Amino acid sequence: MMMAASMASSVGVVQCQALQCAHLHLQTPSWQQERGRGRGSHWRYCRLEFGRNSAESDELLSRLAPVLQRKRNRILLKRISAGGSSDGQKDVSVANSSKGSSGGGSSFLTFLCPLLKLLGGGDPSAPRNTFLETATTGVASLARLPWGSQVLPEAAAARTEAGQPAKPLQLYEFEACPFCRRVREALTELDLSVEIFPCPKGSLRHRESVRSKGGKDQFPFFLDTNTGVSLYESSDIVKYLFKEYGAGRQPSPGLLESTLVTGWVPTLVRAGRGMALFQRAPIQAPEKMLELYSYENNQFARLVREALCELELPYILRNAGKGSSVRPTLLQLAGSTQVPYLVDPNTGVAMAESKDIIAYLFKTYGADSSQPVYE
Ligand SMILES: N[C@@H](CCC(=O)N[C@@H](CS)C(=O)NCC(=O)O)C(=O)O
Repeated sequence: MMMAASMASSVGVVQCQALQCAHLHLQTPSWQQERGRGRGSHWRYCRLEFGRNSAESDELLSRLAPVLQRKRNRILLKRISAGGSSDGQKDVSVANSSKGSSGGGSSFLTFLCPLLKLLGGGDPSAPRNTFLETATTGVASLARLPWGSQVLPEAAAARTEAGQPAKPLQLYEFEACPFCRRVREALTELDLSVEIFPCPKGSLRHRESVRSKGGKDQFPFFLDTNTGVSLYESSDIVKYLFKEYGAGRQPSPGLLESTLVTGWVPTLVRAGRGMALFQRAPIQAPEKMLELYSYENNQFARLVREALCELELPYILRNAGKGSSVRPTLLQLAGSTQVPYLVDPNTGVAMAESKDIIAYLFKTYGADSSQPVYE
């Protein structure tokens, strides 16, 4: 009996800003709060055992959601298995009415955040000035010219011979983060595909995963599911990638120090695009990961990655830099080796042209957050 009850119990993880949970007046003895996890974060995480069966859970959810929504919070409620580990297959409900997009973090970027927003972060789904978009992303690419375009011949040969790693590489990052950029540049040079889990500021789903897997909010966070290695620190990640997948090559000169040189230029000229969660980003991830053919320093692919990040859409980043072993596949698929090229297995859409892809992404996944979403 005891066993059955315990198996059926659920734990919710509720994230809300400025400790507003304290005002929820939830009459439940098992309410706990975990304060201040994450570096300098203003967010609070509350764990709540919310029911021994789904009817009880639903009842509590229906009380909880409107209160948090009135307070403009985002809610992520997850069913957690009896042992306490998260069972990702069973998300029970997520609701969102967040207006804010800055989830915290004590980095330089946090201080830049308001400035960048002022300069033009704005609503990413609103019509854009094509000239400005092209010019700013062009300057960003020029600033990073030596890195993230060309595949190392040894790496391309290794991928051609042995293919991509058997199991996925996973990267938790956000587009505007210069440290994450350095890792993506290395991935392009090494001709590696990777699963990207965007963690823009304000992200719940993926930031929660990073905390549970790595213990803190810091980006990039990398996982190699082939070896079980997980790493923070971009320079460690780059060194690891070259050691494991570099076919004898060392990180290209300057790449390890490049963040200090021009690493912030794309972040600044793009005015923080790809940094903050879009307020109407989907609550739940689409069933299947999207796929993006891209390479790091391609100016138009950058625009699409920014949108995927702002929408918190997980995707397989198929790096197809110059000399890449992926290009023949892309050519077959798209009729050209031009990037960006997006494949969405959820809708069957496959398309080129950054402008069209961005419009598609916001139209398809930029849901109206005024309606609470329940499963
Ligand atoms: N030394 C680290 C620095 C990483 C870092 O400062 N990342 C920032 C983003 S650029 C971060 O994690 N900020 C916390 C946040 O965004 O919440 C590295 O090279 O990976």
